[in-house]
Amino acid sequence: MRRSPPQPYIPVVLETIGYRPEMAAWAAHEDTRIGRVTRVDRGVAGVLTEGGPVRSGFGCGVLSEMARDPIDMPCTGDFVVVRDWPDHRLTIERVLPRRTSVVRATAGEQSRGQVLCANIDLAAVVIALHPLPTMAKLERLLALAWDSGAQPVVVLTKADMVGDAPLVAQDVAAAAPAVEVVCTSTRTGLGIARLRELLASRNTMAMLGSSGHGKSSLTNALVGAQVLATRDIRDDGRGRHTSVRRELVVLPGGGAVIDTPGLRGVGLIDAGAGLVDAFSDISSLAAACRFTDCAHGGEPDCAVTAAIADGSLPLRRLESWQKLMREQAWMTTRKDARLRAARNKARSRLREGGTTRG
Ligand SMILES: Nc1nc2c(ncn2[C@@H]2O[C@H](COP(=O)(O)OP(=O)(O)OP(=O)(O)O)[C@@H](O)[C@H]2O)c(=O)[nH]1
Ligand SMILES: [Mg+2]
Ligand SMILES: [Zn+2]
Repeated sequence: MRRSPPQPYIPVVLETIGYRPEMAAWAAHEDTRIGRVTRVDRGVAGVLTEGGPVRSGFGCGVLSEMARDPIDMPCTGDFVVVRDWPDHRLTIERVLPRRTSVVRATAGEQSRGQVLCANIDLAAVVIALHPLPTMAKLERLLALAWDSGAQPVVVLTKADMVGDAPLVAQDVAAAAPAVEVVCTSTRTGLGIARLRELLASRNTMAMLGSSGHGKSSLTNALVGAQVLATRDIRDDGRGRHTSVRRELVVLPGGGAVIDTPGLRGVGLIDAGAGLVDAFSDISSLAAACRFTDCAHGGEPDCAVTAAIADGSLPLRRLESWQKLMREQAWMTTRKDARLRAARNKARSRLREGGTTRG
């Protein structure tokens, strides 16, 4: 692993990384100020404030929120209220409401999930062109990205390693409706200018994807300096993660990138909305099915089945959608007894012959 030199200090104007004047009201007390969390490390957060970067602990209010549900713990990208104590200690007193957040399902029954990062404008699904990407992985990451509330963008990396990047990009675009697909290479510089364009003015982009696909390399390319460690080329990296924490990096030209460690499995939590957006081709076809709760599995007058029959929708798309829907339903059921009851009701309704579109 290449050792990363200390990050050069870039004077931060919080406005260039998403601060809005309304936030000032949260830090009305003279001992408080607004900052943005760059990283969290065992109960200590790195926070960028107008006065420079600081390290801050967690205040009592934040600690008790966290005890109730870890989802409320300050995370990378959060805007927070930091308090300066007379003894020079700093504590985070409050996490400002998150505009967007990437939330992954967690194994525990209590939590609403784990927030990977917050207040992002662009959710970059980072996938290497070599070895050839699998559509299943792409669709899963896209659902997570859509569910964040940010605009997803697919970033295909290592274009220098394949001969047919534009062709693969076309296939990928077909599985990513309403999402821009950008081919990149940190070796040749391909696509970096386009990503900078997307990032210009107030934008925060999160890098989401599996280990080794080049998220940290891309972040470095955007910054224009080796600020994050990347995997050594001689290291085949099987099962190893180079980045170990989520880190917000400010770009010299404004904007910020949040680099994340490789996601092993993406458990979807409540990604209902994310799935609808990630599969907007299927969702819009489904609007024409006879039954509003059509599962597109042989129901009469099913527009999705018809599109598969006439070749306008690949069967693979429907299969991925059904698989993710089943998984999503299972996750939700496990987490929420109220939905279990609703599902039972829907089942008995199905026995009565389905719901006809009115
Ligand atoms: N040929 C080529 N190699 C690349 C490119 N981008 C990244 N790599 C290599 O891919 C490997 C993994 O890159 P990283 O940036 O460490 O990947 P990561 O996604 O941050 O991985 P984790 O931190 O483990 O999640 C490194 O050896 C990089 O040098 C590229 O555009 N072209
Ligand atoms: Mg990395
Ligand atoms: Zn249908």
